[in-house]
Amino acid sequence: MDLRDDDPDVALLRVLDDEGVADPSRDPGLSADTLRRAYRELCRLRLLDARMTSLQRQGRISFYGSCEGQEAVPIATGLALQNGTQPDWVFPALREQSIMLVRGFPLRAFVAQLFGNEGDVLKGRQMPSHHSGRAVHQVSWSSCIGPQLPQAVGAAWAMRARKTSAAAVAFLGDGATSQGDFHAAMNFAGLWKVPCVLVCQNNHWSISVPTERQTASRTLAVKARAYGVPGVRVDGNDLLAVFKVVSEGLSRARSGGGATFIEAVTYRMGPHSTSDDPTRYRSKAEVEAWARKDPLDRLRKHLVHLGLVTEASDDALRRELAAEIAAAVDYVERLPAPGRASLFADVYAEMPWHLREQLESLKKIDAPPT
Ligand SMILES: Cc1ncc(C[n+]2csc(CCOP(=O)(O)OP(=O)(O)O)c2C)c(N)n1
Repeated sequence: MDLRDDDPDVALLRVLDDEGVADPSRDPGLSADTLRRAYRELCRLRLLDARMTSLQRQGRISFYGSCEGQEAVPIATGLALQNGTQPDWVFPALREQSIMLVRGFPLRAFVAQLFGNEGDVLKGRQMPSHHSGRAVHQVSWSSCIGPQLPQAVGAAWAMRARKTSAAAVAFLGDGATSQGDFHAAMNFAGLWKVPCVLVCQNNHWSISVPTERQTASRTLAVKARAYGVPGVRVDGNDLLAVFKVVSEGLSRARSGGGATFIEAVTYRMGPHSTSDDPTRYRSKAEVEAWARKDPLDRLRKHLVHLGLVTEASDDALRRELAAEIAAAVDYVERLPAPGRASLFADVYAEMPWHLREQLESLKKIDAPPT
């Protein structure tokens, strides 16, 4: 298919060029502190993904979904969200758990979710890498492809009905745009002009199926047009560009303008998950070509131009982050499994009599001998 850059349906919004130089007419003008923070979060996520993948390989955790190569999308979105008394809510897919960290979720609790032990706020009940946290306004993901989209649109509708200034942000992969739930969500979002931003990470692969083999659509962004929702394509490896389009989508949502669909064009550098071997279905040359478009390198070059990062400060940052992650793993791995009595929590607002009885007898069995 001929995808020409000067075609408005195809053109990618970029702020940073390959050398990390910002186009002043599009630069969202982030402060030096925010740029440093963005870079720090990108680096932390890259190191975290590598460390968690190696824990899985060693048999210490059972599953992990890395977002290596795609980090700019969740980190930029996390920085663009509204917090405070009317927070935006995030409805993630597999590769956006790091938004919770950007919004202040503790790293230890994040790692504990992967071990499913006592430090896990979900009490070990969810699959690893399916994080959620009420305190950071991020809902759980079911593992099915697509249901988070109508859920996000419904939540956005409720936000509008309650006259809050909050918005819902939903994530999906390219493959999810071929699911029925995507179309149901987009139809509702367009018709009811709900305050929702749908961010599609087009990472070129749905496990082993390349995008051109799962849709005949020229791009994913054009799919939005049929539903009366503006669709925009952005370079997903350009943190400033993603920040700009997500912020604009959120402003639109808050001002009653309705939903926005964003196609963030990026690449999944690693396997689909730790249960996958991508060397079976894609070429080394393709992966190497995308490695040259790395989102961390691009932002680092930008920060070097601005004098905000030096080689020495970069080395120090990476050492500090690696130590932070190592300390979290060390602490979390020693925690015990959730207590058996935790099985009874969070199920009924008022526990029925037969479960109360079972809980009492379990407590007697589990009580230490006197
Ligand atoms: C309804 C449904 N069908 C199939 C699957 C199996 N499955 C898991 S991930 C995946 C591909 C998802 O690809 P994409 O939406 O592009 O997201 P990515 O994983 O690339 O981020 C599939 C088909 C599933 N989980 N749910």
